[in-house]
Amino acid sequence: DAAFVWADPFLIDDQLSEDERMIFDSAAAYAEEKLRPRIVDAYRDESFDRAVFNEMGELGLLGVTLPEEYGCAAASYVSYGLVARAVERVDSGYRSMMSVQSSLVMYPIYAYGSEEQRMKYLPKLASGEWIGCFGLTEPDAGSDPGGMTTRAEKVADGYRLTGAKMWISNSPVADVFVVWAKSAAHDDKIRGFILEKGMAGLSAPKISGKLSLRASITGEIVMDGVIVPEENLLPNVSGLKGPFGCLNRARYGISWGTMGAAEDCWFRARSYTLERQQFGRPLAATQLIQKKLADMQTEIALGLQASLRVGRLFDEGKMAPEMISLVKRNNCGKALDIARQARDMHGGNGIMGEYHVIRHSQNLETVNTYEGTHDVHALILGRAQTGIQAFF
Ligand code: TGC
Ligand code: FAD
Repeated sequence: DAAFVWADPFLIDDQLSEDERMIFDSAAAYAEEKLRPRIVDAYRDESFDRAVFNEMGELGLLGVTLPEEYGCAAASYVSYGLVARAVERVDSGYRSMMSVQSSLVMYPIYAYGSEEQRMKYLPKLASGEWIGCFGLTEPDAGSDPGGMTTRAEKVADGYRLTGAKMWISNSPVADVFVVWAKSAAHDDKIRGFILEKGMAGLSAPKISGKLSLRASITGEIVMDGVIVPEENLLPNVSGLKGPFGCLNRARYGISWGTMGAAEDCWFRARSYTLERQQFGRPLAATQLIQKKLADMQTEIALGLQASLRVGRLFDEGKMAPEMISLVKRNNCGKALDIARQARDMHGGNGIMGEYHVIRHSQNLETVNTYEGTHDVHALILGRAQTGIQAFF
């Protein structure tokens, strides 16, 4: 029989191509060497570090699946997931920066944009010279984005956008804003617009005081009659399927990323309980602790294998969005449970920043909520198997 590899029970590593393994190793080395040393202070101080975008760009980690002609790596969706896993081992906020830029800003410009838009925006977003954000959610339209009230009215050379977006990752520091609005000139259908920093009437105030995802900056997007030229309309998509097409990719990446955060918590809980002695022996010598470690190992092995399967189907053109709801929902929920358990297993030390686990646990509260909450994905899966939509 083969030997059991406790840290990789189903030999995920063996199932990767050489290119995929190289991308994962390079992302993991960057994350551990460059991001890990900054995160404890960054999280405590709620400080956003612009250099992270330049560094990720330099390593080719932004828009990793897009074609080389736009400065990207033309890598597989499995590779994209592996980058998310490596980065989120350090912090969900750093992974957020990467996923918004890659899946929610670069992807729509690539998939729905004109060639001029691709050439203008993608290389600078790929290098990290420009930062992007994605505005779908509004103060009164979160799980139900179809209820948005942001509007685009036709004017002489373009559109006038009026409305407000809420909870937007990267918005206070963004150069490029992909915003979704109901367009009067297109039968009130939802259309995508590319806004740029400095346009008259556009502002993006920061939302301060989050107790989760503190290394990622979040803000509003306020549009007070912003005039957007015709050439900044995304020409090739109309309706909610536009933003959802982007969300499919980001949600898929999150399913890998959360397993990275869970792995960090698991490895730390294992090391800590092997070292920490109580009642004259290591905590890891107790049945309760071993059961918790076994549960973590099991959920992570299953979660990673599931995301890898969805990634392969993605690369084969056989992805159905419900598959993504399944792994986004499961892996976020399981990672959150694992992080809470790991925090508990660290006792009092578990509440301190330098042990990393409470930060993962706080972050995963956000990750469980954004990109479709845990329960919203249950309703998507419920609808798919009963044929009955239960949202309202
Ligand atoms: P519904 O009637 O289901 O669909 C409307 C139209 O959209 C199409 N569609 C999809 N297309 C592609 N992929 C998908 N996953 C799709 N889901 C739906 C659908 O075919 C239809 O097309 P058409 O042509 O017939 O019009 O729409 P609904 O209004 O009933 O939607 C319900 C629900 C709950 C499924 C949906 O609204 C939902 O998913 N809500 C969650 C909202 C959400 O995920 N927001 C995310 C905001 S962005 C974010 O959080 C970024 S955080 C990033 C970070 O920092 O990392
Ligand atoms: P609500 O929709 O009000 O949900 C509240 C609760 O009600 C949840 O538990 C939900 O599951 C439940 N619920 C909702 N509908 C139903 C139903 N029909 N049946 C049963 N229960 C229901 N958005 C962007 O567009 N771009 C971003 O970059 C972005 N980044 C974010 C960053 C952070 C830090 C956070 C916190 C959010 C971000 N979001 C972003 C917004 C995020 O996608 C929304 O918060 C999320 O979709 C949930 O919407 P909501 O907060 O309005 O909650």
